[in-house]
Amino acid sequence: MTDYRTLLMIAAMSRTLLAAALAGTFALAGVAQAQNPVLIAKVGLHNSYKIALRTPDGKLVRSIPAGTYSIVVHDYSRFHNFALGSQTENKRLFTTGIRWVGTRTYTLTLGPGNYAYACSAHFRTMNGTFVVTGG
Ligand SMILES: [Cu+2]
Repeated sequence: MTDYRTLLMIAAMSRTLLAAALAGTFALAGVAQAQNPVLIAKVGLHNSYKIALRTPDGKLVRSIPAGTYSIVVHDYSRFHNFALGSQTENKRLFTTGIRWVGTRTYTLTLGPGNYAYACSAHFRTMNGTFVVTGG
């Protein structure tokens, strides 16, 4: 039995497959990017001196495999920011502004090494580290 909805779905799938075939690897890369694992960064909720990077199920990020991640940063406070850096490469990867409040997603490819995040204004007390494994 083929109802109208099923036909629509099949039509959409055919278009997707055709587009993928025409666009070749670019389409495949686009699909891969949409499936990046997500990490959630939060800082300064209710102006608390708290900062954390967690998986979507709420676990603190301690050790993750190398790869491309979508890091969703929630900066809740005008007193704090969220900065991420590679300790191994001694390089800052991104930072939000201290005065800035909002949500922004950064897509990053993380290679093996040690990483640290912190609030730039209170880095001695507001910080965390994690390891990227593999490679
Ligand atoms: Cu701070």
